[in-house]
Amino acid sequence: MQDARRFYEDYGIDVDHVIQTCINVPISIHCWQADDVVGLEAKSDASDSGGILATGGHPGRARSGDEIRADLEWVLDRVPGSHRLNLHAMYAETGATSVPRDELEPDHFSNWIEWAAGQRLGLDFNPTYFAHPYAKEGFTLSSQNRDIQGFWIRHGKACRRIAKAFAEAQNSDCVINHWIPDGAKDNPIDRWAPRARLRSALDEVLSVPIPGVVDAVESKLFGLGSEDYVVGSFEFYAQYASQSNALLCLDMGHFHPTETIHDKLSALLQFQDDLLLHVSRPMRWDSDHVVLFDDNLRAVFAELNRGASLNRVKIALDFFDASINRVAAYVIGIRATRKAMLAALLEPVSQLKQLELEGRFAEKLALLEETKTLPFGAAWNELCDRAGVAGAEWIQDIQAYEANIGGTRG
Ligand code: RNT
Ligand code: ZN
Repeated sequence: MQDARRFYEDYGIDVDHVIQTCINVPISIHCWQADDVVGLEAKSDASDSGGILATGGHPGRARSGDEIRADLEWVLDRVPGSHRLNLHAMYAETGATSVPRDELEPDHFSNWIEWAAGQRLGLDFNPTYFAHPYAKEGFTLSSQNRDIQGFWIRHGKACRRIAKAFAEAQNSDCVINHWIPDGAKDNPIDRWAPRARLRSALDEVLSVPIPGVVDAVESKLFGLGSEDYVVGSFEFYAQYASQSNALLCLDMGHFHPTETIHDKLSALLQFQDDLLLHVSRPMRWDSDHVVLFDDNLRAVFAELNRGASLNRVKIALDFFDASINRVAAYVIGIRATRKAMLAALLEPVSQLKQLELEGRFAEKLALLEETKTLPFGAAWNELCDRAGVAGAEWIQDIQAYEANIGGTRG
């Protein structure tokens, strides 16, 4: 590590300082990778899904709140840095009685609140506007059916009250992200009315500002069953966010298959104070593959760091894969996100900017290229060390985990 430090010093980078900065940035871990986005409600029908579908048949899916929490503890032991937990409304624990989503209350999350406090995790939240009979027709908040739309408006409001309880219990903000699956498979003649209805429904859900509750709205281009039209498109929510208190949520997998989001950040953050990020990895038509330390992810964090805006973005994860060991999938994605953050923070930004300013473009490119082979692995290992987490050795724990749950979860 001493050598690594010196390499970076030559470029004006203080590795120890960078590591500390990186460790302190919270990453909000989604609860839904543990159980393939199934949730804890008494399930009616998988076809109520609203386009969210985890594929793969790897054994060991968590089937209860306790199993999800146990899995998350395994994960938390192997990921460095500070974290939050991102819950969905369908992870309410209502005991023997089933509670309609528009009647959910903070009490139904008391297990989560207690556990999160013990783990020192702040909680974030999401209303679940899918996987429900009232999502079956493909429209929720934008439904023309007043009963259905009313139900989802009440659900949104109930969830904001729950987010308020989270914020109070943890003494810090709770981010609540509103994503709806609404859209059409093919050629709607009226693209207008659903958007008008979504706008007024959101106004109703979000009308009262709640201290400690940070609302976000998430756009999408297309989904399973909504290939042609998604009501809550990027343009819709970018405008909505600019005219309301809600943050815009950018999911890396919610754009055209070859479209990336890093170039949007410096544009949107001219007008928005902050953004919510759903860190994900699109793969052809799927938006939620396990996150890897790849060029796209690196470009996002590089942009944020180059604009000194890491602290203006709330970082949440959104991926799910049922085809591999689920807890390992978590660890891979969370570590990849932290790595991308570290790599960005280790970039000699001021030198690069200076060269660009002076028109010394070849030198700028050369410097960028040289920094790619700096001893990043040593800095990463040091970060893991400092956070009290194993380096690559964690891979050896996967087999033991499989053996441990194999007998019970099938
Ligand atoms: C769906 C959105 C949304 C969900 C989660 C489960 O396309 O990305 O964020 O993945 O709410
Ligand atoms: Zn998302």
